[in-house]
Amino acid sequence: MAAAGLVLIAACSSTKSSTVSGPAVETLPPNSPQYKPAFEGQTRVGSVKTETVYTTNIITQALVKPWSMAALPDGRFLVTEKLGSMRIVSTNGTVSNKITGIPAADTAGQGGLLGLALDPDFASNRMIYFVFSEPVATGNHAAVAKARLSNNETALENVTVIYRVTPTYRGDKHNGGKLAFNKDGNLLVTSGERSDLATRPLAQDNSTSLGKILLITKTGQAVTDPLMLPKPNDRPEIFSSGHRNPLGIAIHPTTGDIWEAEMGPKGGDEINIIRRGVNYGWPVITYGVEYSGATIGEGLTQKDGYEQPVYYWDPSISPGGIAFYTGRNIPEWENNLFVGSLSGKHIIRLVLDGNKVLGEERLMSAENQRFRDVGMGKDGKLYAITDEGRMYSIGRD
Ligand SMILES: [Ca+2]
Repeated sequence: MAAAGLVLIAACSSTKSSTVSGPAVETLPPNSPQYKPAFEGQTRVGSVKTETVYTTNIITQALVKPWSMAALPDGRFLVTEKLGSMRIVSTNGTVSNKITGIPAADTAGQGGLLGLALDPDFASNRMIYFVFSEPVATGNHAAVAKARLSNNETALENVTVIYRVTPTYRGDKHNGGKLAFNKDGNLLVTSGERSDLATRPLAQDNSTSLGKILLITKTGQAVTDPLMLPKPNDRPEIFSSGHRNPLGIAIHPTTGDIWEAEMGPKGGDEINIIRRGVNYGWPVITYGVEYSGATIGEGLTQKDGYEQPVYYWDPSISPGGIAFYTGRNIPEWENNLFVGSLSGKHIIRLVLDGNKVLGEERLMSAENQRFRDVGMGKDGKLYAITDEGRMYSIGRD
């Protein structure tokens, strides 16, 4: 698959270049060997290896199912825990008490307190945004809330739900639930299709917000493009459609493009670049199969009108959160995409050239942790949280 020989990577403005050489880091057989990539470099690219000597530190292992994190202006992290709490973690390992005032979440299965984003003006307004599974009489739905972090950091104030994914459903899977502010200061929300066969087709139904990437204002209003107005029955907040369970979203630091990681079926985990109005295919096209091994739909991997992933993994690695490296601690990582791998139990480093993945590296495999989310620290190190309750820093001391 990878080009023979040695390929030098011209990493934008990086002071150092890494080399990509075969073979691919993945050595296990695919889950769906009958499917072939649409283009060279769409899966199993050549391996890349970090040349900088760095250390990994366990900052704390006192968290309980941490799910999402965001760096505060002073370098500490605000962290959500799936079971409904939020804490502040210092890079020296100090973990705060639970912040109070968080609405009760339905924490069954994959539900709970999920994604988190700081207001771009957090330093002056102390506003935060978060997603939780809101329990109601007919089931639950992902809800986006905003709140102010109190001056003494012990409580959320003026908690307001600004958006609710629809329809409500009685289930406990595939909520999506990640948040990111785009370059215009509006809020991108990832929404899953709730997994079940009853709701899966709704990823293709734009009268619902399941299985979509949504774009809303800080008050929860749809952000539309006058040149691409929605059809009469479409929900105007839909930015893109055809997603399964998107658990990672990040804005490219130089292009401003929206990159997304999506938990696919067995053998179909994806990286996508998200553009308005584009249909990303699920469940019409996919490189994966059902957990039983059965084909999904007509067993198609390509179809006109449905966008291809930039990259996919087969076998599955179960991508969680993603982050672009924007620090100066390890210059050769500049603008690389890092992906937390849950079932794979490692952190993936992807070296990019424009919209193409050039090289893949797997970090932290010896830790044997399910990496739920990754993020940049204000100190230029990479940080990660795991389902087992750890937070790591990764970089040069
Ligand atoms: Ca797709």
